[in-house]
Parts: sequence; structure tokens; C-alpha cells
Amino acid sequence: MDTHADIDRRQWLVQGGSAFLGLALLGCEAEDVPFLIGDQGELIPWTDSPDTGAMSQVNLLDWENLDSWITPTSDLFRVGHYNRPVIQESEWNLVVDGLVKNPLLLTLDELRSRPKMEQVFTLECAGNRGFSSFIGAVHNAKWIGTSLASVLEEAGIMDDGIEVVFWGSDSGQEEIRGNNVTQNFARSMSIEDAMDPSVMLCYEVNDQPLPNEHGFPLRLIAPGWYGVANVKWLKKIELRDSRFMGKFMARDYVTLREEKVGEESVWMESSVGRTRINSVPAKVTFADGKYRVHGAAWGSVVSSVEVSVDGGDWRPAQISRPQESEYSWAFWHMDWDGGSPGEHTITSRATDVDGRVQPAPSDPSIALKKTYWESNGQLTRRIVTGDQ
Ligand SMILES: Nc1nc2c(c(=O)[nH]1)N[C@H]1C(S)=C(S)[C@@H](COP(=O)(O)O)O[C@H]1N2
Ligand SMILES: [Mo]
Repeated sequence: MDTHADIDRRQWLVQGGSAFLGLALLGCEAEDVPFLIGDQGELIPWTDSPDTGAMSQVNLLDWENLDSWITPTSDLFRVGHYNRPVIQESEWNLVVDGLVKNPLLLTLDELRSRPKMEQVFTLECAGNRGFSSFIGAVHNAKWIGTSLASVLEEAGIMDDGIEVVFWGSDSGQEEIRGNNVTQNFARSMSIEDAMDPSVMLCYEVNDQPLPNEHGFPLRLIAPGWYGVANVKWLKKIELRDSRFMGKFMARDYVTLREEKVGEESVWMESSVGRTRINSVPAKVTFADGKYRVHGAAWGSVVSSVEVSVDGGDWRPAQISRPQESEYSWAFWHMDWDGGSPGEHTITSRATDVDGRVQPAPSDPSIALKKTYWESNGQLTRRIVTGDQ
């Protein structure tokens, strides 16, 4: 059965986004409100900014300096769990094998000559927002490549294939029940998920070849999935007849959550997968005697965003830049008089078209979660007003 989101997605893919944009624009101002700090006045810094010094390698997004809906390539955060392979295009092929009728060996030129597709996708590390110094592991970039489904169709999946494994070229030492092995980064998907028309084999980001740290020459882009599913430095796609239980499916990036069933506690372990509705207040600016809270929302089809100041009533924010599809982020803003001079808290929450509300930190889905993955709870930031 088609879900609401499936239908939106297909319409969007067929109509190049116009149907979606129409939907997302309902309830928004017709005028695009500029999101540039120069036009918005003075930046009022957060007073709770975490020390991200130890994270400099990751190049986290700096919310207070957010001024572009598309994240420039040099500002993309980067996460790599193993080494960062440097691959020469001339020495590289994509292998498609395992339970397929026609194993493939594709060069980058062959992939580039296939029908091109592009999508703007907000890619967020599943660990983002899991601890206080890690709130900028998210970017919104334009990804360019070709359809995974058409490559899989050409390879011809055999009847006993159930799992598509995506192997990266990077590897590291893993200890598994006393065995020390060298293992490549890998993630997998069911055939149904892998055949989704949005999933792509990507060779460009923001109209330039993939930088090495983002997966040159080829990466998987799985819109709607957390970052870990978007395998970089892709070297092989393998069809298998059993579920894949590699580290990044089944040992790491596993959410442990307590679920109460009557009197009993059930400890649920699940593999990090699709994204959830999310939003953050990005920055506050001051101009013409008023404060403006700016933010972003993503992870699902955003239908509204609200802001609470000092834990008070939720007030609607306006969408300044709608989503281009369910996979990109939206920008929003809310004007505010600054309240009484002094410190204030600012919290945002987004709601998606299916009525899912971004949970409060006290919601059982967040509060009973023991691991830090998939932390889409409402974010509260602090600010001091009255000094302007
Ligand atoms: N081959 C490979 N792909 C990978 C990873 C990795 O360690 N190796 N890390 C994943 C994780 S956890 C994230 S959050 C994203 C980050 O993508 P980026 O570095 O392009 O921002 O890449 C994913 N793809
Ligand atoms: Mo990640």
C-alpha cells in the first residue's frame, strides 16, 4: 500500500519538485524572506554555545553563521569511522555482484553517461544532537548522480536475493568475539528500500566532483536515511540471500530503548535507519528594535514549526524557505520583542504532515533511550536580551 509519503515522493520525482513545492508553500508567506545575516541585523550570540574544539576534524556546521540554504561544499561536516582512502579514478571500478544474473563492472565514465538525477538532501549523522558539543552534524547539499534502481535492474537480481550490501573502500580493525579481523565499512538495505527511486549513486555534490573526504569517486545517497546509510568510497554492491549484520548495521549505530509493556520492561535494540522530524533554533538576530529567531527543520515533510520562549506557549513560526522535497530542510523564523532584559530560553518543535510532533526531551521515545543515536528531541538554546 502506498503511504502518503510514497505518493508525495513519486509525484515529486515525476514533476521535478513543482507539486511538492506547491504543497509545502501552503501556509507560507509568498515572499521568500532572506536568510542572510547582513539583511537581518546584529547577531545575538547564544550563551550556551558548547566547546566544539575537540570536534574540529568533523567540521561541524556553525549554526550562528548559517547564511545559505545550500551548505557550501567546504562547510560540509565530515564523519569517517576508518581511514580516508584516496582513490584514483583510473584505478577504480564499481563492482555489482553476488546474486545477480549479469555481474557488472562500471567505470566512473560509464556511471556518468547514465541518466543523470539530482536531489537536495539534508544529511544528518544519527549521532547529531546526541550530546551537547555535537549539534552541527547536518548539511543540506545538492547531490548529483544516477539511479541505483536502474543499475540493479540491469544487473538482474536473482529470486533468492533479499539484501543489498554497499561496501566502502575504507577499512579498520574489528574484534568480534575474540577474532581480530580487517573489515570494510558497509551498510545494507532490503531490496525494496534499495529500489526506491530516490536512492542514487552519486559522483558530484553542489555541481563539483565529490571531494575525497566525502567519498570520491562514488557514494550512495539514500535520501530520508540517517548519514550512516550513505556509504562513501563505494566499491562494491553485493546481493545476498541473508540479512547483513555488519558493525554499522547491528553492533554500532544501534539504538537501545526501554519500552514498557504493562509491568514489564522490554529493551528494544534497533538499527539506525530512516530520519525523524527534527528542528533547531539556529540563531537570533536584532534589527529595528525586534528580535528574530531563525531556524531549520528537516527529517520528514514539515507541516509546521512552533517556538516556545522560556517554556511558555507554543507560537507559530513562519516558513522562510520551504523544503524543496521531503528530503531537504526548511528554514523558518519567528519575530519576538525580546521579553524582559536578561536570559531567556528558546525551544523549537516541528510537526510533520502525518501529525508526528518532534518530541520533548521528557517524551519516552527520548527519555527511555539509552544510546545517543536518533536524538531528534526538541532543542533549547539560551540567549541574553536587553543589551542592544
Ligand atoms: N565508507 C564510509 N561511508 C560512510 C562513513 C564511513 O565511515 N565510511 N560514515 C557514515 C556516517 S556515520 C556519516 S554521518 C556520513 C557522513 O557523510 P559526510 O562525511 O559526507 O558528511 O557518511 C557515512 N558514510
Ligand atoms: Mo554518522
